[in-house]
Amino acid sequence: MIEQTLLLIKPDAFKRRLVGKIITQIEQEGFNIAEISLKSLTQEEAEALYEVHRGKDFFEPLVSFIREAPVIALLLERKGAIGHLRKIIGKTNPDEAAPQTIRALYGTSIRRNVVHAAESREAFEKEVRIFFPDFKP
Ligand code: FUP
Repeated sequence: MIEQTLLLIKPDAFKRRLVGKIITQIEQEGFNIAEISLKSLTQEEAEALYEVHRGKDFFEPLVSFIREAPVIALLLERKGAIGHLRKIIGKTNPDEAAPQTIRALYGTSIRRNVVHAAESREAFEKEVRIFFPDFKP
């Protein structure tokens, strides 16, 4: 079944001009780009994106990092999109990510790990509204 998911290209990738390489890999994996947006997050939007991590020691540096430069959000479509995108981005820590995953290729630390992908349908529906306010499932 064709499913939708959300990919964020984070400020470290944006500043290092890795956007093209990441989008090329996404296209090669068979995703269609349904929407794309470049957005500088407000403090409130950044906190909402990472709400589940509020109170953890890495929350404030994480919110600060995601506001260092714009984020590029892609609304993507593919069969089994949510699971497949999580697989090809790799584990949170680039040192633990499988070879050739996006985080293994380009990530430099657990925080500066170049991309985010929605981890579930529920997370997708919450996150997509931050970047595409008119989105209708
Ligand atoms: P993921 O779903 O793989 O992005 O991972 P999490 O939801 O667990 O974490 C979200 C983000 O929090 C990560 F991308 C980076 C940041 N993080 C840290 O900075 N330190 C940690 O120890 C764990 C996560």
